[in-house]
Amino acid sequence: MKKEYLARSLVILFILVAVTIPFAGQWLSGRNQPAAIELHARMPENGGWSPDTIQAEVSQPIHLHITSDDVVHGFAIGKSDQPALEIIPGEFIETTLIFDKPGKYTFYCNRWCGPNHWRMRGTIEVSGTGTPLALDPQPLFLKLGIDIDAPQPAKTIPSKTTSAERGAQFAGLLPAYAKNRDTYLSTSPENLWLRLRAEATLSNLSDNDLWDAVTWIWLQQTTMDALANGQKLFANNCAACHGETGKGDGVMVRGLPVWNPGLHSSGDSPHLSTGEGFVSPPDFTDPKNMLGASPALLEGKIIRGGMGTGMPYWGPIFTAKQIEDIVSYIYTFVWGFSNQE
Ligand code: HEC
Ligand SMILES: [Cu+2]
Repeated sequence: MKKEYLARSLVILFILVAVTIPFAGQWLSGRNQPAAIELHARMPENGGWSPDTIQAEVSQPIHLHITSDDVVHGFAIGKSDQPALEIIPGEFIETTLIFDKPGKYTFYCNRWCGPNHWRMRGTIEVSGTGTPLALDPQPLFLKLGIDIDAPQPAKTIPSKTTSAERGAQFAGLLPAYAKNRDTYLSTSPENLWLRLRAEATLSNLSDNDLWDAVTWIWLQQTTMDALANGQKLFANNCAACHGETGKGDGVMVRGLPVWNPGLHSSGDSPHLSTGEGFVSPPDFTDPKNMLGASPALLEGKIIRGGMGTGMPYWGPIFTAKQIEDIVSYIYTFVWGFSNQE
């Protein structure tokens, strides 16, 4: 008898808690909870996100009811650790978001829904007081004045596959600048090789010895964890165009003409001059394509994208660290770092 009473009051207590908690915020803040926002996901051809701009206020939860009107999509927020949600056609998924800093946030689809998939992006404008969302630091390519539209094919390339392991034995001979982070960021592998080739102290080393040393230097600037992270990001966001193995033959670009930088003059829209429009990406496994590019240049291309080509801009999506990891990983296509050490 007594037991039963206890059990019943426990149930009531649970119900009370469950019912009152959603209202507690209203009582406390003395204002109405914002109504739920219905967000519809559609392929960009069908209109993309609707609405594509959402207003929010600092510290005020926004409730999203998200559904898809066509195929399976994803809902993710750029530069955040918030796990992505899967958006299934005909089903609603609910989520509550709270932003602690005013500023513009990008939300995007993270499922390959079609060739224009990456255009499925929207903005959450958060107003209110508080320290604003930090603006991105000026990208290095701008600070260094690198023209990321200019072709950068390498003229000097290794005659065989290089090895960071073999390169490690020359570590002690290398001048200090060669192991410096700033040198790495601002210099292409080809340029560093040319500088080392000109060093009298290294004249005993063969050309391939020096390429092994440069490979070792590039590997020193990253970690196996960072490369694994870069690989994962590449597989999810880039491989559909660039191909799993970086050859530029992803499912989304098969059959398109290959982009040939030599055919274009530099300028802000090199591709439109020939009326090509969409082209397939360059082959990352070809040393001529990769060894002439510095990390700052690759970072710039990833942040800004290729205007007038199919290369998306990733600046609002990835953190600086994520882009750094992707850049480190992209070089592995030409040097096969991942097979070594
Ligand atoms: C929708 C297809 C598509 C997707 C997705 C895509 N790219 Fe590209 N990418 C291209 C095309 C096309 C080019 C060549 C155009 C250009 O360089 O201006 C290119 C060029 C590049 C270049 C310049 C290469 C060079 O040598 O100049 C880099 C670096 C790059 N992509 C990295 C990435 C990364 C990293 C991702 C994923 C986060 C990505 N791309 C996703 C299509 C794509
Ligand atoms: Cu999509």
